[in-house]
Amino acid sequence: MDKYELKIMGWTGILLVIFLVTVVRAAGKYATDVPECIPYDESFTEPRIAQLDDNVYQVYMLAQMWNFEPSEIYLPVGAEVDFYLSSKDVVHGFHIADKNVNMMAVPGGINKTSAKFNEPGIYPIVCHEYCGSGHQHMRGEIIVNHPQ
Ligand SMILES: [Cu+2]
Repeated sequence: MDKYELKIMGWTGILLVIFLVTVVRAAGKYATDVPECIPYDESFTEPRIAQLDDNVYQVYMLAQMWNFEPSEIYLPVGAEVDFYLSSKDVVHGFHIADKNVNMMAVPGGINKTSAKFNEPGIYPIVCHEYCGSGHQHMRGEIIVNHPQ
Protein backbone atom coordinates (compact mmCIF):
# COMPACT_ATOMS: atom_id res chain seq x y z
CA MET A 1 0.00 0.00 0.00
CA ASP A 2 1.23 3.46 -0.88
CA LYS A 3 2.52 5.54 2.06
CA TYR A 4 0.21 8.44 1.13
CA GLU A 5 -2.79 6.13 1.24
CA LEU A 6 -1.73 5.03 4.71
CA LYS A 7 -1.39 8.65 5.83
CA ILE A 8 -4.83 9.52 4.47
CA MET A 9 -6.38 6.48 6.14
CA GLY A 10 -4.69 7.41 9.43
CA TRP A 11 -5.95 11.00 9.32
CA THR A 12 -9.40 9.78 8.34
CA GLY A 13 -9.45 7.47 11.35
CA ILE A 14 -8.37 10.32 13.66
CA LEU A 15 -11.08 12.62 12.27
CA LEU A 16 -13.67 9.87 12.66
CA VAL A 17 -12.73 9.40 16.33
CA ILE A 18 -12.89 13.20 16.92
CA PHE A 19 -16.30 13.32 15.24
CA LEU A 20 -17.70 10.45 17.34
CA VAL A 21 -16.33 11.89 20.60
CA THR A 22 -17.85 15.29 19.73
CA VAL A 23 -21.25 13.76 19.01
CA VAL A 24 -21.27 11.74 22.23
CA ARG A 25 -20.15 14.76 24.33
CA ALA A 26 -22.76 17.02 22.72
CA ALA A 27 -25.50 14.45 23.32
CA GLY A 28 -24.53 14.28 26.99
CA LYS A 29 -24.07 18.02 27.48
CA TYR A 30 -27.35 19.03 25.88
CA ALA A 31 -29.28 16.04 27.23
CA THR A 32 -30.38 15.16 23.74
CA ASP A 33 -33.50 13.08 23.73
CA VAL A 34 -34.21 10.78 20.85
CA PRO A 35 -37.89 10.89 19.84
CA GLU A 36 -39.84 7.66 20.21
CA CYS A 37 -42.32 6.21 17.76
CA ILE A 38 -45.54 5.02 19.39
CA PRO A 39 -48.02 2.58 17.87
CA TYR A 40 -50.72 4.54 16.10
CA ASP A 41 -53.93 5.15 17.98
CA GLU A 42 -56.70 7.48 16.85
CA SER A 43 -56.95 9.01 20.34
CA PHE A 44 -53.51 10.63 19.92
CA THR A 45 -54.81 12.75 17.04
CA GLU A 46 -57.24 14.72 19.20
CA PRO A 47 -55.39 17.95 20.11
CA ARG A 48 -55.36 18.64 23.85
CA ILE A 49 -53.29 19.43 26.91
CA ALA A 50 -53.54 17.13 29.89
CA GLN A 51 -52.20 18.00 33.32
CA LEU A 52 -51.16 14.85 35.15
CA ASP A 53 -49.62 16.46 38.22
CA ASP A 54 -48.55 19.90 39.48
CA ASN A 55 -45.74 20.17 36.96
CA VAL A 56 -46.34 17.22 34.66
CA TYR A 57 -48.18 17.70 31.38
CA GLN A 58 -48.98 15.82 28.22
CA VAL A 59 -49.51 17.75 25.02
CA TYR A 60 -51.24 15.95 22.16
CA MET A 61 -50.15 18.04 19.20
CA LEU A 62 -51.68 17.79 15.76
CA ALA A 63 -49.99 19.37 12.75
CA GLN A 64 -52.01 20.20 9.67
CA MET A 65 -51.90 22.59 6.74
CA TRP A 66 -50.95 25.16 8.10
CA ASN A 67 -51.08 25.29 11.84
CA PHE A 68 -50.43 23.38 15.00
CA GLU A 69 -53.24 22.49 17.38
CA PRO A 70 -53.09 23.55 20.15
CA SER A 71 -51.30 26.63 18.82
CA GLU A 72 -50.80 28.30 22.21
CA ILE A 73 -49.75 26.36 25.26
CA TYR A 74 -49.53 28.00 28.69
CA LEU A 75 -47.27 26.29 31.20
CA PRO A 76 -45.87 27.03 34.63
CA VAL A 77 -42.15 27.44 35.17
CA GLY A 78 -40.63 24.02 35.77
CA ALA A 79 -43.21 22.13 33.71
CA GLU A 80 -42.21 18.71 32.43
CA VAL A 81 -44.02 17.98 29.19
CA ASP A 82 -44.43 14.89 27.04
CA PHE A 83 -45.28 15.86 23.47
CA TYR A 84 -47.23 13.40 21.34
CA LEU A 85 -47.15 14.54 17.73
CA SER A 86 -49.04 13.49 14.64
CA SER A 87 -50.18 14.98 11.36
CA LYS A 88 -53.59 15.20 9.75
CA ASP A 89 -52.40 15.50 6.16
CA VAL A 90 -48.76 15.66 5.05
CA VAL A 91 -45.34 15.47 6.72
CA HIS A 92 -44.63 18.53 8.87
CA GLY A 93 -41.72 19.55 11.05
CA PHE A 94 -41.93 20.40 14.74
CA HIS A 95 -39.18 22.45 16.30
CA ILE A 96 -39.33 24.23 19.66
CA ALA A 97 -36.80 27.04 19.79
CA ASP A 98 -34.24 26.85 22.63
CA LYS A 99 -35.47 23.43 23.77
CA ASN A 100 -33.60 21.00 21.54
CA VAL A 101 -36.91 19.51 20.40
CA ASN A 102 -36.98 18.59 16.75
CA MET A 103 -39.40 16.00 15.38
CA MET A 104 -41.35 15.08 12.29
CA ALA A 105 -45.14 14.99 12.28
CA VAL A 106 -46.09 12.05 10.11
CA PRO A 107 -49.65 11.16 9.09
CA GLY A 108 -50.55 7.78 10.52
CA GLY A 109 -47.70 7.90 13.03
CA ILE A 110 -47.19 9.20 16.56
CA ASN A 111 -43.86 10.61 17.68
CA LYS A 112 -43.11 11.37 21.30
CA THR A 113 -40.48 13.42 23.06
CA SER A 114 -40.11 15.22 26.38
CA ALA A 115 -38.99 18.68 27.41
CA LYS A 116 -38.66 20.60 30.65
CA PHE A 117 -39.31 24.35 30.81
CA ASN A 118 -37.23 25.81 33.64
CA GLU A 119 -37.02 29.36 32.31
CA PRO A 120 -39.98 31.69 31.80
CA GLY A 121 -40.42 32.98 28.27
CA ILE A 122 -42.09 32.45 24.94
CA TYR A 123 -40.86 29.41 23.05
CA PRO A 124 -41.82 29.55 19.37
CA ILE A 125 -42.85 26.35 17.62
CA VAL A 126 -42.10 26.26 13.91
CA CYS A 127 -42.54 23.81 11.08
CA HIS A 128 -39.14 23.11 9.53
CA GLU A 129 -40.34 20.84 6.72
CA TYR A 130 -41.76 22.43 3.59
CA CYS A 131 -45.39 21.33 3.61
CA GLY A 132 -47.07 23.51 1.01
CA SER A 133 -47.80 27.10 0.02
CA GLY A 134 -48.74 28.20 3.57
CA HIS A 135 -45.74 26.59 5.25
CA GLN A 136 -44.26 29.92 6.40
CA HIS A 137 -47.38 30.63 8.49
CA MET A 138 -47.16 27.38 10.41
CA ARG A 139 -46.28 28.49 13.93
CA GLY A 140 -47.23 28.03 17.52
CA GLU A 141 -46.10 29.23 20.92
CA ILE A 142 -45.39 27.82 24.32
CA ILE A 143 -45.79 30.54 26.95
CA VAL A 144 -44.03 29.72 30.19
CA ASN A 145 -44.84 32.34 32.76
CA HIS A 146 -47.12 30.97 35.41
CA PRO A 147 -45.31 30.69 38.71
CA GLN A 148 -46.15 27.37 40.31
CU1 LIG B 1 -44.33 23.31 6.99
